[in-house]
Amino acid sequence: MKRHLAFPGTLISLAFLSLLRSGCPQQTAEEACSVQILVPGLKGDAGEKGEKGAPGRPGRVGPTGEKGDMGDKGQKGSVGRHGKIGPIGSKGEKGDSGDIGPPGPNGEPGIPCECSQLRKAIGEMDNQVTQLTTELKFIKNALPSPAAVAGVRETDNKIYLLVKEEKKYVDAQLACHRRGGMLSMPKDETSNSLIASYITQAGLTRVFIGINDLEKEGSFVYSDRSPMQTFNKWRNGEPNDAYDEEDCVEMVASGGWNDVACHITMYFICEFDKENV
Ligand code: MMA
Ligand code: CA
Repeated sequence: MKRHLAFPGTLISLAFLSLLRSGCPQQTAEEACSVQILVPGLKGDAGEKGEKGAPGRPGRVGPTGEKGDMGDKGQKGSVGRHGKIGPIGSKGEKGDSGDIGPPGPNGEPGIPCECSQLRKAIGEMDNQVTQLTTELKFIKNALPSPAAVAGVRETDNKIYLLVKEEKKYVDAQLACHRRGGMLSMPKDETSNSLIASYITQAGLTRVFIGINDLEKEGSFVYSDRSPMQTFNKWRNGEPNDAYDEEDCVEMVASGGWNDVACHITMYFICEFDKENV
């Protein structure tokens, strides 16, 4: 439809052309088949003024106008709603220390045996044993004086100490006493053999031991004043109190005993009770 309105003249011309081609069946040959030239007619008179048309479409949006002057200040609005909670603030500075609080209640009783504590204690003791062994080895072997000690010998309850200082009997006894012991008192085979081997291993032939009859001739006692019992190691013919002056006793390397003069000097062996060390 739009096309017909847009080109009305073209449609009319085509209608005439189709009439010509059909052979003009309802008209005479002279009229119908003669060549006709169509020309526009004369312009008619001006028509009457039409009625007022419908309002046109709204025009396009105009450009943005200039900013106007600021209006008067409006009235104060009502109080708004509460705003949202703001972000957490930064940490404040450390405050002063408070007063000391009251003591707390007693704790629960401890566990009697904690394996880890025992292991720790054992570990520490092991270290102490190692250290003490090293120190003792040093003391036994490396110190020539003032102890003049060539190691020690032990039984279950005694320690024997060979002192390589030549002393007469009473001074030897005093030296042992100052160390917390006594001149050695072999009261059985075991202790006698141990002292004997100690003498031999030290390369010695004799030492003072703690036996004497200073108080009463022929009545031998140990240095702790305990009387001689059935056990003894007198060599053959001893004690003989040679020259009527032998009131003290030596042990020779074999372990035998012999009474000798108390004023002669020789090395000696002290003994110590382990419970007193
Ligand atoms: C002899 C013997 C002992 C005595 C000493 C003293 C070598 O042994 O008579 O009984 O005690 O001499 O030197
Ligand atoms: Ca003798």
